[in-house]
Amino acid sequence: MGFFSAVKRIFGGGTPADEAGGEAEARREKIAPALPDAGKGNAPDGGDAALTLRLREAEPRLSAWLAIILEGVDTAGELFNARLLFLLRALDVPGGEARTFVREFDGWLARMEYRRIEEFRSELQYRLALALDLEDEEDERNRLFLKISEGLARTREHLARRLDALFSGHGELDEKFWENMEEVFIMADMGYETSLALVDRLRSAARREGITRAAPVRDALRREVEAVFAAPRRITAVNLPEVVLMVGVNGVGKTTTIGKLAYRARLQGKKVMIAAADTFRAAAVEQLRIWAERAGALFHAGPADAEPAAVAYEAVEAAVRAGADVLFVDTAGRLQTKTNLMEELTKIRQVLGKKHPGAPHRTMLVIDATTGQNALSQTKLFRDASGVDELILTKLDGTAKGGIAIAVAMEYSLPISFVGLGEKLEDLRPFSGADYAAALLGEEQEQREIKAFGGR
Ligand SMILES: Nc1nc2c(ncn2[C@@H]2O[C@H](COP(=O)(O)OP(=O)(O)OP(=O)(O)O)[C@@H](O)[C@H]2O)c(=O)[nH]1
Ligand SMILES: [Mg+2]
Repeated sequence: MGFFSAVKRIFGGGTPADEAGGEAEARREKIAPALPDAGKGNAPDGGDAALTLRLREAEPRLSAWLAIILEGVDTAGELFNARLLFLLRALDVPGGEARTFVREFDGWLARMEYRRIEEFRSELQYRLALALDLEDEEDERNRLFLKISEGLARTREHLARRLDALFSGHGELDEKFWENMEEVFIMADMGYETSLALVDRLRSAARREGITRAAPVRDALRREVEAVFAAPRRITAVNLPEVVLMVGVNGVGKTTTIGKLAYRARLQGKKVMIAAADTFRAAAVEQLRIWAERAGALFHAGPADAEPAAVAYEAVEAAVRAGADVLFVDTAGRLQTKTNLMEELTKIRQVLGKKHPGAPHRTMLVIDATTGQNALSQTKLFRDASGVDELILTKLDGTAKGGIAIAVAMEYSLPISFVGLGEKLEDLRPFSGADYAAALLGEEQEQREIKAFGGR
């Protein structure tokens, strides 16, 4: 059972009716004796029992539980560790795992020289969310939404203003409405082809649903954009080590993203290796080595003038030997129009597959979200040279060109798996099409913001 289910089970993530039942009470009774000492003599309100009670009564959210256990704790140290352990045990995390988490976090605090809770509270919540499989927690989703929303603010402003004008200027649906809509999309970096295709989809949707007026098309638009981002199902099981190949043009964030993904995998308890198949620049190898260290991953590099394909080949051997769960292969940035460099990617891909059947299991194309229409040509040419299974959209914290993600996803039917929201290790989040559509189209934003700031 995942920790998340445990959380739900104990703290009542289920329906209120469920919790009112005698069965839930019986479960609650059972866990009480398992709770550890929260730091004798230091716990507020008269000790562990009171703390337990308050946790049970709190809203079932990580941030709410953290607020309770960190009450009266200002700095890292014994009391903090005891409280953290207390929370983990209260969430039914097995003792060994809970202690490992606390020990590792304590080690990290020492390395980072963090003392005061404010310095590391968000990192703590992030790590706990990952370890407890709480990715979907409302707080976390809202924080992500706000960041994406900021990045897309410019596109949204233009797009929303034009959409407002479009919808208020047309009552009944007519040819002119659809023509104007096409223009609005083209202006939002969606490109000509995609804009036409999206309008076509909306026309069909309107016909299908018997919509005759302009206003309800807005809702249909949000649904269509969400549908564009719906990832097709695929087999995710792999023969270990899982090999992930990272490709893309220069400077889009491949190396940084590997660092972030490696860190994520490490927090999920995986053994990770990173390989430097970017052998063009000594600095590139060094940069990757530093990311590997930060993420706590093993590192493999070849000699200075090694061929990228040879490094990739040896890296698989090394990863198998080390018993790694996942191997990330970094490649040098290359313009998609440089044929010889693109052929090198084909070679890397072939070599990986020869050494380890099925590898690379995932080829990720990194796209800088501030790029315009060029992203379409990047996707096409990288797909032809190295195959592409999924996209990662970086720099969404910048002034992103929001429409391009729709264009790429729609044209090539590729899922976007993660978004990069900054330069730090933790600035990577799973992509949510619904959040993206809402951030881009400006709908429901107010509601979400109200929720994000604690309102109900
Ligand atoms: N703001 C922001 N910056 C990012 C993000 N991802 C990467 N960067 C920055 O973008 C720059 C390039 O990142 P790299 O990871 O070196 O890019 P790369 O694709 O490996 O580059 P090459 O190996 O030279 O092709 C660095 O300054 C990163 O800090 C992101 O999501 N947001
Ligand atoms: Mg790089």
